[in-house]
Amino acid sequence: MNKVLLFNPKSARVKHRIPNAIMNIAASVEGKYEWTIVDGNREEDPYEKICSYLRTGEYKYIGITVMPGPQVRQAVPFSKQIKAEFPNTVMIWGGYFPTSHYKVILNSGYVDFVINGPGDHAFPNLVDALENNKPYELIKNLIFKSGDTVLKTIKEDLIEQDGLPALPYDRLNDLYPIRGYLGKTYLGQKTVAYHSSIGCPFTCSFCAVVPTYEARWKAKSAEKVYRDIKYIKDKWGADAIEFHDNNFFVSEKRTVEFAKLILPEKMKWWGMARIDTMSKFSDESLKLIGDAGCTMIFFGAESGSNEILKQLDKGGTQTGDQIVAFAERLKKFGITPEYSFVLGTPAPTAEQVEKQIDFEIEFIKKIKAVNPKTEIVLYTYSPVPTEGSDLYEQVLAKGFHFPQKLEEWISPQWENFDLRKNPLTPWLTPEMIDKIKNFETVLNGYYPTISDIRMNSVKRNLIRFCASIRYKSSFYWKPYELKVLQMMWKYRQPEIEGF
Ligand code: B12
Ligand code: SF4
Repeated sequence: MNKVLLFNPKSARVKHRIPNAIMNIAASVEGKYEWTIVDGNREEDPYEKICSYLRTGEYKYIGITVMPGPQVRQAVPFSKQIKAEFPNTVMIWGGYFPTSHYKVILNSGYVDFVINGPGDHAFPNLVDALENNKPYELIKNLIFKSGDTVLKTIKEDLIEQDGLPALPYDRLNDLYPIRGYLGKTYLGQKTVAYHSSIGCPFTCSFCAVVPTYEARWKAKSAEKVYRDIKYIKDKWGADAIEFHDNNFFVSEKRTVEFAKLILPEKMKWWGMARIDTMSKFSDESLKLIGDAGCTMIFFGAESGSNEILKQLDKGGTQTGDQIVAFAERLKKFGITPEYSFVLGTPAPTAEQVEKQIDFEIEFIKKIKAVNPKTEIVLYTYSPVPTEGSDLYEQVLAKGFHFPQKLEEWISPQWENFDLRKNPLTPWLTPEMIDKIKNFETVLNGYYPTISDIRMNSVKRNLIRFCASIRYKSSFYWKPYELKVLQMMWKYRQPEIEGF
């Protein structure tokens, strides 16, 4: 029987996390096929490591997880080279990038299959079919080429998460010691990354979760999440948790149950949520969540303008007023709100695009005035191909298009697009991008993020002092002195390097 090799391309310079996507896939074949993992984050020369397995002739199936940005940088050249050196291997890509950009990937000629969304059933079913020379055309969540045509099979309903096999932590520990995945963050000395639910019930038109999960959400029970975390705590000493769910707090009931279970463990934790959903949580629930160690929550605030929220299909009941009121409300529960904003959405004229940027800058300052501890994360709008959404139609009409060749994705421009810092959208002028970046520099100077544990109080006070005149007088032009300080101190941005 052929073996399975799973590859997690390098995704960050430091603070490596448990590779949860590839761990789910390993769990899906555990006990049926022999498998191994190569983690690009933990290898000096991951390509050589992959080849050392392939040279044995025992591995036929290569599964690669690909998130946009840095993971593409290894996934593309490695896949191409592997296919050239070992032409009998079957190359299978899964994750957010392939689900959104499957055509360009399959047209490359060196990727054989794309898994469309969850791979927990699709991957073992595909390997079974190929191993036994059976047809794979009816396996759900699959995209492949037949001649020149790209074929997509139907999507599977989301799988009950409690019924999935346990993640093979002990086996991972044999390959890469788990302790190396429990990083020091502002939450704790040994922070574990855990993914407790998949998808999200909303359809924001700028978000890649939508084409992947199509407005569906399924969660593990509070009890199951607690048991997994307790296992990692007892065995490897984890003392803090980063929940990587797109939307951890969808259910107040599940959150409260989890908070009650985790409270005695005295662990600090962080997760992502929606402002309108959590605004409906009772004071009692929010107090319990804060007491149980939840110190910071990431919210997609996106915009203070109700019109733009509508343009982004934010859905739900979120409004600009609610964003401000909720930042204020969280103060009394000791939970820090981390608000992300999306600047630079398309508008009919350049003046309107610019007006939106100015509006958001003032809005962010308003939030900082009611709750100065609010952490602000700025993104520039980078389109995702959510077919059929009004916003994506507007984007195409404005002349934007994605690369036509897979290799183009690893050019510096498209890497910046992925990092949502310079999105190459035709309606954003270089001056507008500069304005956003300059404001960000001044804001991060005046309010350095608390998640950067290397910033001591001397550095914080100094940079805050230097940024104060600019911030208070709204003078953001060419803040070179702050950039120099941030470069010298290697100021870290949570949205790029992890939270
Ligand atoms: C953890 C994470 C990171 C970590 C990486 C951690 C690591 N392992 O090293 C960090 C913080 C470094 C990171 C960074 C970035 N990230 Co990130 N990240 C995530 C996050 C929160 C979790 C990914 C995860 O582990 N999921 C858990 C697994 C179980 O779920 P899954 O990935 O969906 O996997 C299932 C399927 O997709 C499929 N599948 C996945 N892989 C494979 C592989 C095979 C072979 C198969 C068969 C199936 C398969 O099956 C799995 C099981 O069902 C996701 C959001 C999310 N909740 O998923 C964003 C997310 C993937 N990141 C995203 C982005 C854009 C980035 C950045 C590129 C940019 C940014 N500004 O955020 C940066 C770049 C960083 C850099 N270094 O420069 C976006 C992708 C958006 C898009 N357009 O596609 C996401 C979706 C967040 C979002 N909502 O916008 N990220
Ligand atoms: S609520 Fe958040 S995760 Fe859900 S679709 Fe909107 S942006 Fe994406």
